[in-house]
Amino acid sequence: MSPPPWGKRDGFVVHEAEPFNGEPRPADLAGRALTPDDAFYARNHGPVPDGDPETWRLEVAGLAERPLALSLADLRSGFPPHQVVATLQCAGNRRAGLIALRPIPDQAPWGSGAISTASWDGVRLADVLAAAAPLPGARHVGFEGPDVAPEAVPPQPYGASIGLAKARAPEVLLAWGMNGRPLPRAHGGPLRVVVPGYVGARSVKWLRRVTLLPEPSDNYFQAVAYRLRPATADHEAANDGPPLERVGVTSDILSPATGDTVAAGRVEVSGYAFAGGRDVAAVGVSVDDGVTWRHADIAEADGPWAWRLWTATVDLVPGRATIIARAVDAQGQVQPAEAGPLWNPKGYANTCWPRVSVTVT
Ligand SMILES: Nc1nc2c(c(=O)[nH]1)N[C@H]1C(S)=C(S)[C@@H](COP(=O)(O)O)O[C@H]1N2
Ligand SMILES: [Mo]
Repeated sequence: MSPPPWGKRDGFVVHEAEPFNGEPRPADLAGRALTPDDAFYARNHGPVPDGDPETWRLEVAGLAERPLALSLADLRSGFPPHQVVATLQCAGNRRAGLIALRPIPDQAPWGSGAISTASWDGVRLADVLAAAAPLPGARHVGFEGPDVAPEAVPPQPYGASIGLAKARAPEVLLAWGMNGRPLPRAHGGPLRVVVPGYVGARSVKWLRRVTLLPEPSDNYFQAVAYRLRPATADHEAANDGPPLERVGVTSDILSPATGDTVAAGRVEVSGYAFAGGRDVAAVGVSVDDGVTWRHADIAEADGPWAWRLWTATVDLVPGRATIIARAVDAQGQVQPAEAGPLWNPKGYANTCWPRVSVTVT
């Protein structure tokens, strides 16, 4: 078997080679605050574009008093640098758990690995917007890349938008660096937007254009895809259901994994919890189907926009065991127990309790 493309490590699960879509195995995420570049999940709707960073320009236009065209050098010299540790999570993370209940056509069966964390280097979008001087009618900020996604109707470059208030928040970066190195091409190099706490779809890669808008972007990936439609909706029905924005509280078990064999006695369980900028208040682990829970130890935060790694020790007796986890955020939101009520036609936002089944000897 040939190694996975784009420098990803052996064992990286490739859902699709072109456009490139793949996720790390849970073991490659476990126990690491920052996800190594060669394990970071990749989600692409079109081809990874070629582009010379030397001639690359970012256009800032729309409802702006002073439209801008900026080179990478202009961005670096014109604005103060900032670093943010942020977890990106695809809205389709854990879709496989929804597909298991009812088929979801044309959508990849992502497992638990469509989530990764990096430290991002760049400048604040807020500072660049201030330089462009938004006009009073500006309410949203649109982003566009150059990659044309064949699945979009009609075919068009990938795009998204966020509200102006979030765009001005200090955590939103125009990032050229990831984990201390130049942003890899597969992850949007030379420049992407990073919108911490929102679904990954809003963190547009290979960013070419920022547009101040009176309304949300009409790009297919904002207006049609990445909406949370009700289960009763038709898979193709347009524009019903809210656009996905802030992520809900979630957690997952990264070790052990379903299918593993473990020795009876004290077993260490580890995973992550993430609440998209709200604090993770607690993580519980249960081995009796949620009747009793044990508190997990939660690691120090790498800032408010990063996931929290946790560990717990459970006692297992020989036989089969199912380990469950459940996170609660600082606003008291709890992960829902079952996937059933979460099912939706595109298979987004599966945040139900993770369950891992192991054999205990
Ligand atoms: N230009 C562009 N930006 C994009 C995408 C894309 O297909 N094209 N995919 C989006 C989606 S759905 C996600 S989840 C994240 C994934 O970022 P990553 O590939 O660096 O993990 O990028 C977002 N930005
Ligand atoms: Mo995504």
